[in-house]
Amino acid sequence: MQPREDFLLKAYELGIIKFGNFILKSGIESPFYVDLRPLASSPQLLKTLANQLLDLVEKSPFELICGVPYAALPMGTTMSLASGTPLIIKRKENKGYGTKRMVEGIYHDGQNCLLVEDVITSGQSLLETIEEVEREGLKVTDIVVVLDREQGGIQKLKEKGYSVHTLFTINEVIDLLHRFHRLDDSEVGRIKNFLENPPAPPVKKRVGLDKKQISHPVGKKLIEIALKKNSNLIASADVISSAELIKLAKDVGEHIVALKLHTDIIRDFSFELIEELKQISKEKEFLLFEDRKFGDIGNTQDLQFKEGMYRIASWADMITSHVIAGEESLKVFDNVGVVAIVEMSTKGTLTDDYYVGKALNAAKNSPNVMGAVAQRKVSDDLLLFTPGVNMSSSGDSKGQQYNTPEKVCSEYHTDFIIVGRGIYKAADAALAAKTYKESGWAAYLNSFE
Ligand code: S5P
Repeated sequence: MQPREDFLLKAYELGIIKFGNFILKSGIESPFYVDLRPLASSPQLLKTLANQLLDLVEKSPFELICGVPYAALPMGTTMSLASGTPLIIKRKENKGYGTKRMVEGIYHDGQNCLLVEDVITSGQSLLETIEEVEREGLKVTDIVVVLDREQGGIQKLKEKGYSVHTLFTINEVIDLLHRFHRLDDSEVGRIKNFLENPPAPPVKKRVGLDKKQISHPVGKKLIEIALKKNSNLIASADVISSAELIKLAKDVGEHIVALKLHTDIIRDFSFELIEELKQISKEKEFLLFEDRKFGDIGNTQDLQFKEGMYRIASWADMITSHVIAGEESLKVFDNVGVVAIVEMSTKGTLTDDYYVGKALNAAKNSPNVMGAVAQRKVSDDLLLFTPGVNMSSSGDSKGQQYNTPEKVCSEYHTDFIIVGRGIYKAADAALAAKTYKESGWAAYLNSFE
């Protein structure tokens, strides 16, 4: 038996490949599942693997080794120990914004770094890793991969000029396990059929407002207004005087589902203003949405929400809050629909993938939260609100970035678009609101196709 075959059979015993029915991350149902992480539980096998991978790249010109997190980290480390080549570590959680370095360790510009990957499928995540490593000034020419799932990844990387060295292809693994009686003929047939005709990933259908699983009463009310008015438009009234605000509310009221306010920018704020807004909101049927973006400990937020000169709790139907202080801090917002800020629209925002994931979890676990502000799809049990919408501009000089109603509805499955300057700065705000309402609703309806 060849050393490669011996390694594979032992790795199989460890459970690195399983057969049956598995739902992959993409939603595809696969007859096998590969996970090379258990290899780290056998130091001997890990050493054997590292040596075999090093043999594959014997002639490659690398000066550093980097394992793609997380499964290939122990492989990269073992290769570094076995070859005496320094290791560097690529971070997974930091998406390149902020000040943290993406790659940790000692290296200098222009050094050649060998990337180690456990499994390659489409090649997309490797391409992203290469980009991040190259952005740090390092050079990537060679990549070594334990298993190629033969779904076009290798081809994609080769087209971009990278040399890819693979220890096994999935077909080879199947053949070997067949030959050594770990798989029977019918299983092999089923797997080969899957590999030859890989199914397309199921397309996640957009869930309409009428079918969304929203239990919060304010969320339900908002949906009811949207369906009645055929509108998914929230106007952001970022004006600084009561007179302007009242005029805007009257002008745009019939087209919107909610009027979003920043009461702390209004020079002459008063409760008469609030009373008048409440009156208009009742007549024109929209909700009052205070974009306070709370972001403190629960006790302070409680005071900011109920006390002070704005007494937000006494009149707002909806508020925004960051979730930076954690789930418990959101408990103070009773009797109001909370929209959690999980991702911001601005250039260089610190709300990276890692933050968004944790913020969404916190939002979903909080019964007061009915939705999220984000620039991406969120789960169907939250309403999605997307600001940064403008049909005639791509951004401003202070970091704001704009998308069209079509883009946010079709790509993010946005439920409600939030438009500020596109409406209140328009020569005719009423007409602009009508236009945004019509394009927003058309984009919403089109996003089901
Ligand atoms: O990420 C965000 C979150 C919010 S709530 N980006 C935003 O722009 N907003 C708010 O949406 C912002 O505070 C402003 O009130 C509105 C966008 O205004 P516009 O004039 O840029 O359309």
